Amino acid sequence: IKIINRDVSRAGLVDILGSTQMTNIQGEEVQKLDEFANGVIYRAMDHGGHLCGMASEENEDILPIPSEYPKGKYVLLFDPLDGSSNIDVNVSIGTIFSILRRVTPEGTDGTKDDFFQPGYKQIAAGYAIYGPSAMLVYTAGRGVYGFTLDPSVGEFLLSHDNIRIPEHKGIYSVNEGNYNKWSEGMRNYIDWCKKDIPEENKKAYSLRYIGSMVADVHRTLLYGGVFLYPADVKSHKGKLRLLYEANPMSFIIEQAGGKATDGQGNRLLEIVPDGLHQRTPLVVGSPKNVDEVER
Ligand code: AHM
Ligand code: MG
Repeated sequence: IKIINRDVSRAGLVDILGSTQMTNIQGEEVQKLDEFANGVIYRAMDHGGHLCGMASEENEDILPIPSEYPKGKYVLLFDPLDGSSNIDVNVSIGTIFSILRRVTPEGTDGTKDDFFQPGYKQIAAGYAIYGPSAMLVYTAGRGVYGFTLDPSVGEFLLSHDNIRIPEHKGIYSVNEGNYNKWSEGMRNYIDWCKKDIPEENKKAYSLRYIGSMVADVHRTLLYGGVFLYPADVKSHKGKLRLLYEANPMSFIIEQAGGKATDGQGNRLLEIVPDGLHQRTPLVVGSPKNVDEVER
């Protein structure tokens, strides 16, 4: 994360925005920032002996541990640089990760069975956000902790102890350009968000949408409200990927006292995966906001 942050923070100065024609000293073409981040994570994690396989948004298949290294007890799933559309315009982006304990025998290569576990089986999950400061937020199933990178000493320091999400807040976060493609229920909910209803003491909600899930969920975690990426007529399962986007974020939100569903009454962490890159509709945030969406 420190290495990715270093390069993200210089992105406008060194030529790593978009695709380039340049080659590095090994004679390889200089990678785009998301591919670069993908390689950084793989190389940092392939030899430590903890993992028996990895899966990344950038690779179609499971990434095996090189044969010369020991195979460990866990699998790592990650989105190396989420929010790609924001990279070139200096808006916050992030890295998301999820860790599962293997279910197959130790000492061998991890298989699909190790990766295709429901989210409640995660033993740790987190994200890094590359914003005005770089932060690491994670859970290992006993609360959520946030660390801020102090560049002067090069260390992540505990800055957000035991994060709790507010019970409720008048903020919704969604790509409303998809409004006409949503179900009637989803459109009704968004219409309701915008209403003043004096007899219920409800004021119109604020809309906040960055378009980087890490940044939108991070704000939701700290300020409260709800972040949604619903299904629509074109994408019946929404846009976000279950295993390395929705599951880790849902684990964090639940651990902070929030809720995460598929928008149709189902707890997101109970979805049983059947594809490495499968998508899911997602509603995460303050418990009372998520209840409002479900209602
Ligand atoms: P990416 O993995 O290609 O970057 O896509 C995921 C991103 C999320 O960070 C964000 O929540 C979503 O896509 C935004 O999508 P849209 O542009 O449809 O609003
Ligand atoms: Mg992504």
